[in-house]
Parts: sequence; C-alpha cells; structure tokens
Amino acid sequence: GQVSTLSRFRGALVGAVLGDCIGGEFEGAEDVPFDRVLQHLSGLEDDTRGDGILQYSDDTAMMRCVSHSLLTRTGFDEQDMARRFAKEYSLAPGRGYGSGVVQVLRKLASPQLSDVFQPAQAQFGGRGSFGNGGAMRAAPFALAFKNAADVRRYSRLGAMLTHSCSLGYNGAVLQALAVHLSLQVISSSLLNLAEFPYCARLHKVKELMERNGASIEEVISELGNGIAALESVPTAIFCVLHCLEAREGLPEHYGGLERTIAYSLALGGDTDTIACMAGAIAGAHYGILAIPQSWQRSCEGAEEADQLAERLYKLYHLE
Ligand code: 8NA
Ligand code: MG
Ligand code: MG
Repeated sequence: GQVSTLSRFRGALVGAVLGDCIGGEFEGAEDVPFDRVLQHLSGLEDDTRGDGILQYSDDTAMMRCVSHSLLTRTGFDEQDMARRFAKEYSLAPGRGYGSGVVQVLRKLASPQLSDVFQPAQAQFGGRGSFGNGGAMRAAPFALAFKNAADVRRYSRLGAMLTHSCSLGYNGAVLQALAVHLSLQVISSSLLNLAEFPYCARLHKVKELMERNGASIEEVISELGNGIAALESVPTAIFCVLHCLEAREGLPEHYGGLERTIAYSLALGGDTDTIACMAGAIAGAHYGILAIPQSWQRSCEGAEEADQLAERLYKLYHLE
C-alpha cells in the first residue's frame, strides 16, 4: 500500500541509526561473508539480549546534533550546529570519530572562535577533508527543507563545518538529495543525481545496475567501500537500488530495507557509515513499518531518532 510521508520521515532517521548501530560490528573488516551478516542480524531477534545493546557511533552522534539544531533554530544556524558538534564530542569523544575531524571539533569548542567554517578549512594542509563525515549526517537536511535548492544549499553548509574539500561536502549534498528524492518519488530517479564530480561514479552505479548480477567484489572495486565520501556515498545509493528486488544469499522473508542493510554490511569497509547512509535512503523509500521492531529495539538512539523525525515532519509542513 501507500507509504505516508510521516512514515517515510521516521523510516529515514530510524533507518540511518540502525545502519550505524548494526554496521558497527563490521567496520573496517575486509570482506564479510553473507552468513556472518545474517548471523549478526538474526541475533537481534534474541529478546534476552536487552534493549539498545548496539551502541551508535559518530554518524548518529552528529546526525542528532543536526536534527536538534534544525529543530531548535527552525532552520540552519551554523553557529548553533557547530556548538552542538563540539559539545557532543567533548561529552562523548569515544564514538569512533575520524582521526582528522577531532581537531576541528576541538577548535569549534573555543568560545573565541568567530568564523565557524575556518577550522574545517585548515584541515589537511588547507585542502580540507574528503571523508564521508559530512555525508553520514546529511539526512535531516532533507527532512527540514521542502525544495531541492534549500536541501542542496544547507546540506552543503552543514557539511562545510567539518568538510571543506568539495568531495567532502558534495558527498553530503548527494546523500541529502538522495533522501529528498526517496521521500517523494520512486528511487530509480536517484540515478539522475549527477552532481559533479560524482557523475562518473553515478554512471558506474547505473552500469552495475544494468549488469544485474554484479558481484560484491565488482561493487567494491568499482565503487569502493572506504571512508572517503567519493568511495561511499555512491556505494550507499547502489546498495539501495540493488536491493529493490530479492537477491541471492539473502533470506526470502527479508523486505527491501532489511536487504539493503544486510547487503551494505556484506561489502565490508566503512560498514557503519555506508549502512547509515543506505539506511536513511531506504528508510525514506519504504517507511517505518518496513523496519523490524526487534532491530529498532536493539539499537541505541532509534527511539529518539523516531521522535526527532516526527518533529522534523511538523517543521517541514510549517514552512
Ligand atoms: P575525517 O575528516 O578525519 O576524515 C577521515 C579520514 O580520511 C582522515 O582521518 C584521513 O585519513 C582521510 N582524509 C580525509 N581528507 C583527507 C585529505 N584531504 N588528505 C588526506 N587524507 C584525508 O573524518 P570523517 O568525519 O570524514 O570520517 C568519517 C569516517 O570515519 C566514518 O566512517 C566514521 O565512522 C569514522 N571512522 C571510520 C573507521 C573505518 O575503519 N572505516 C574507523 C573509525 C572511524
Ligand atoms: Mg561511525
Ligand atoms: Mg564509519
């Protein structure tokens, strides 16, 4: 049946948190056989393991900051968002942040800082970070703004607080636009998101889709599974599109969202972040009812993400 817009909003944020929490298990692993993925996932159905057993990482920690800031300021406020990133990091520095971004987060904590974009610009000898840390937290921008131009503009600025390299912030724009499209139209339109310099990668996504049976190895070698935004945002989009239909190696009773998360983990590499991004896009497409209750219960922060999504939904309709 029809998936309501509210259900899509909830699916997007809850899907992102689940990808992060569930994907953390395999972060950095080289290749992850499907049976290990399925074993990990079926473990979530064990009621004796307790609620919130899987903790979230930097991906969700920063995405919460983005949501809270957009809600509190009823729009984008770079000072407020920067302050929230810095505070979150100082309260919980052990969430698995990238090794470069922590320098930015420390500088953002300084009350003397006037230009909140400056610390990011100083990274990596002035080139800025091309990591996927801007993209991993970009979903709420699609939930706060209605038109694509605003989603583009504010997701870019929000990413530039830590990622000033164009590959870093354009990855965030691509992720936010992918969620934006999934909230309203069929996901095949994701392939039209040829945002420079990502268009070559998106053409590869298209090619792999047309090959219809691409192996895990081919996906990894052609799209990547790393911490660079260029090697993970198009990969996440591929995971969603590839899992629109049933896939060999995955249980028949799995719906599209379960397939998407499982498949993202099987790629190995930066599994929490790729599953987080794919989870947001898939969640926006399938809606909250497609996400197993037991998975939601297992993940720290899933319930809060659900509430934040509902509040963003109200904000979105207020504009
Ligand atoms: P970041 O800005 O520190 O970038 C991540 C890493 O990418 C850096 O530490 C560098 O190694 C490299 N890098 C980025 N830009 C440049 C550049 N211009 N020149 C040379 N090297 C560069 O942090 P981020 O927020 O982008 O990182 C996000 C990722 O790191 C997420 O996956 C997150 O979960 C985290 N993380 C990943 C792993 C993993 O094994 N995949 C482990 C721990 C943490
Ligand atoms: Mg992480
Ligand atoms: Mg990661």
